[in-house]
Amino acid sequence: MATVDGVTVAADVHGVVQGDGGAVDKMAGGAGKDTLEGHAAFNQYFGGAGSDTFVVSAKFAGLAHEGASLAFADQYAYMADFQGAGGYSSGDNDFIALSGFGAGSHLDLAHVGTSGTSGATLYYYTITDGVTGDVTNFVINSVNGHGLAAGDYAFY
Ligand SMILES: [Ca+2]
Repeated sequence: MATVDGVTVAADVHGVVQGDGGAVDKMAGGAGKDTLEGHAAFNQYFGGAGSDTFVVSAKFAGLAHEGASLAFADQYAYMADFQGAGGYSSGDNDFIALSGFGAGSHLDLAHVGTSGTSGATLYYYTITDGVTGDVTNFVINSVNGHGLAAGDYAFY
């Protein structure tokens, strides 16, 4: 079962585990496939095992636009265990659903870094809304060390 801020939460009728908003939604999936959608100013996603989907929704990201930034405090989301980046892999394949952004929106790699604590490879991305110009920042900890490629994310 998935949890939000440490509390067990069932998926909604669409199969999506919804955050509860506020300053932080700390969302964790179970052993299977989970779809997690944070509503907070900062959303932490931990999918666990299974091919999980992390939703970045323009509706909620719009509450906390900071402009393009590498500062952790300015990130809208942190995906703590992104699995299967860089295209097909035979194991778990996580996915990022970019929901509600305007026509012509694009995802760009801003920076590749290393976590000072774990040594993990961190990829910093920006989503630029093609209509409003708003920028949403997020970071993935890529378990296999690769960056996102086609098939790892899509705009809806
Ligand atoms: Ca999972």
